[in-house]
Amino acid sequence: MVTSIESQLLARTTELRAQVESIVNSTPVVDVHTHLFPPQFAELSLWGIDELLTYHYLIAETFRSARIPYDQFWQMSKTDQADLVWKTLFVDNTPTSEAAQGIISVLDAFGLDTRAGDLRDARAFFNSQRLAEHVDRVFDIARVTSVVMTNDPLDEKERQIWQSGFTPDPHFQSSLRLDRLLNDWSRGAAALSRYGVSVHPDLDAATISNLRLFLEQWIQRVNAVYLALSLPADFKFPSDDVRDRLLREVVLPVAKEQGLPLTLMVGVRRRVNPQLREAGDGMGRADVTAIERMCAQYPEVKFLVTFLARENQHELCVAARKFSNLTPFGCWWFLNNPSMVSEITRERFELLGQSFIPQHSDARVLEQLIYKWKHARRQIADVLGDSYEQLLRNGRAVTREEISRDVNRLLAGNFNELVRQD
Ligand code: FIX
Ligand code: ZN
Repeated sequence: MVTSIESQLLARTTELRAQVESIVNSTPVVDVHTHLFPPQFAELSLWGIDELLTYHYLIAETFRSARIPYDQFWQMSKTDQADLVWKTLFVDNTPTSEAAQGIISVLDAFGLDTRAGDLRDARAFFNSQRLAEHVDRVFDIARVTSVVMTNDPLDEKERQIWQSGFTPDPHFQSSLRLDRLLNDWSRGAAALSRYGVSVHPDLDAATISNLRLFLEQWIQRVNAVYLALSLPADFKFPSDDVRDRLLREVVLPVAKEQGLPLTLMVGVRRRVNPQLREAGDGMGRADVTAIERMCAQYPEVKFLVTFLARENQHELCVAARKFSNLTPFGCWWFLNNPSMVSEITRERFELLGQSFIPQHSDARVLEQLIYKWKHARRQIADVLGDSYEQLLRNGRAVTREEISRDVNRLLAGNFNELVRQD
């Protein structure tokens, strides 16, 4: 006699794969790192075809095919820049890069012509959208419950908006990004003085306590769910520099006291080609043992960590097996390509089960949520399906409920637990 559990077991691979795909595609996601802002943030809230096409990924690719001097490009209007990107990457060439395929996925999601000779119709469509409804529609299409913003307490425009007060949008959670404070202390200290925070460049005791107070106030003001920092490829811990002291005497103690995770994004080399502006950042292999030591020395602090170099991914998985306060997340930036997402996600399943966060979008423009999650879900479903199929061949079938449990944990549960949200 067939028991009820046996009847639910997905023992046929075609049905198993179909279930995995539908569950991965329908499960709501919490997007743990983006550069998106709600409409209340006005010019910081980017959306529409011109912003999509002047995304720094596409600008970097356009300069490889369009023979245009840097300064001439930067003197062009955003509309003219977008027209040049479209002509260069989508008309004169086939849009095969991941970032270009993303544009095609977005246009397709709105039923717009993906082979148009120009952007007239696309502009007319986006210009006809009412932003608040459009935001809801994009979150629906992408099945994103909420995104975590990148909020910089030293950014003048952002400060004014936070200090002027506004009704928070439940789609947008906040984080506190500390790059300006930790990666460029002398300029960070100057900015703090301008904002009336008394600090001394030599980090005396009064400065340390004022900095802690500054962080605590901004954590409350923006209701931050984590503190965040990007770190260069040559980051060392411990080291005898001011960043090390700011980490040990300000950031890590505040993270511990406030019970907030510290998100570390390691391996960027800023402005290797300054003429490309935001598109000019590069990457480098980094020292995973620096993060291991931080996890060992601060066991009460939870670390959400991503590395930019492919070569650091395996080490990160192994480090996470040693330190349960370390959660690997995302296939960041130059790793956010199907082949890399597949490779990295596969080894994470093999070494960490479901105890990691497979992806974040890093979206800078609202509609990017649509393609970044459509493409990520495709890779996650593919790799997860392989894992269940292997489990079946090894002698254990799964049920639909188990797949839903695992996928929910990967796309929302792990993060919600880290930041203590149900
Ligand atoms: O440091 C970061 O948060 C990076 O994601 C950005 O600086 C980068 O420009 C980006 O958009 C990557 O996708
Ligand atoms: Zn980012």
